[in-house]
Amino acid sequence: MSEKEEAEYLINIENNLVSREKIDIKDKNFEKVMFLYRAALKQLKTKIDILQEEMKLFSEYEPVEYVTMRIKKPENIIEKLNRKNLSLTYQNMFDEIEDIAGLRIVCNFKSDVYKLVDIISGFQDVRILTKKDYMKEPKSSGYRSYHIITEVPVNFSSGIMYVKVELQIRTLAMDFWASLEHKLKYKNQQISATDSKNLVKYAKVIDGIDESMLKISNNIENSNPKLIIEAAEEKVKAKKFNFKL
Ligand code: 0O2
Repeated sequence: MSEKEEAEYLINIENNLVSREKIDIKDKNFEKVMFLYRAALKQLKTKIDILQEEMKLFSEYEPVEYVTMRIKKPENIIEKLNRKNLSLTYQNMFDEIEDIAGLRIVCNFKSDVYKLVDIISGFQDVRILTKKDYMKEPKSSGYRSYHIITEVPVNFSSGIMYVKVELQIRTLAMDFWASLEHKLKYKNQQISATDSKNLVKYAKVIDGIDESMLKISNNIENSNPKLIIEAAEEKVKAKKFNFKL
């Protein structure tokens, strides 16, 4: 397919929907838009499922504890547009709200997070728009995670459309903190300054535990000759796993 033919085969979300129109969450158009995000989420989830199975089968490497996904509730989309001081148009929804479809991968160790970021960044068909490393630079709330904004190709009857999906990759420990903080504070500004400070403090404590667990895991690997050889082989193969049939 030539570049021109390929471009024509891509469906542009803005040209196909009422982009400048005001959002009406009870309208058929809103339902259609949400269908696009649900479809993209399914596509990405399938890719992650396949990756997980491949790693388990070919490398006996199982970094992922669990994967969750969600579509943002319509009222939360409106709330986020308001929070960002944006008018409630479809255009703003497509362009400015990057986590309408969200997939979260929860891993065992910090090193697993970076390994997965590397592998997913190498997916040929998934576009990587931005990466935010809140593990290296935690938010002032104490929040730690790795975020990737992707655009996932979805095949429809008239062509391919790239739809945004936010991927959050974090450790079990980070997920524990983020889930509780989300309930206790994130959407609740009434929390006291002392409680807020304590949440930041506990995020650091949990991060210390995450580091210690990684050290133990590394110690075990380093004391096992079979694992040392595998690790050396893996370094040579860079980020690729042992894909031998
Ligand atoms: P919900 O309820 O989880 O859907 P930006 O446009 O980059 O300025 P944006 O899109 O908020 O801002 O990006 P960011 O900061 O990367 O946050 C995206 C999502 O990460 C949030 O979505 C939360 O899910 C999560 N998150 C970010 N900061 C925190 C935090 O301090 N605590 C917790 N628990 N989660 C956080 P939503 O839509 O804000 O919320």
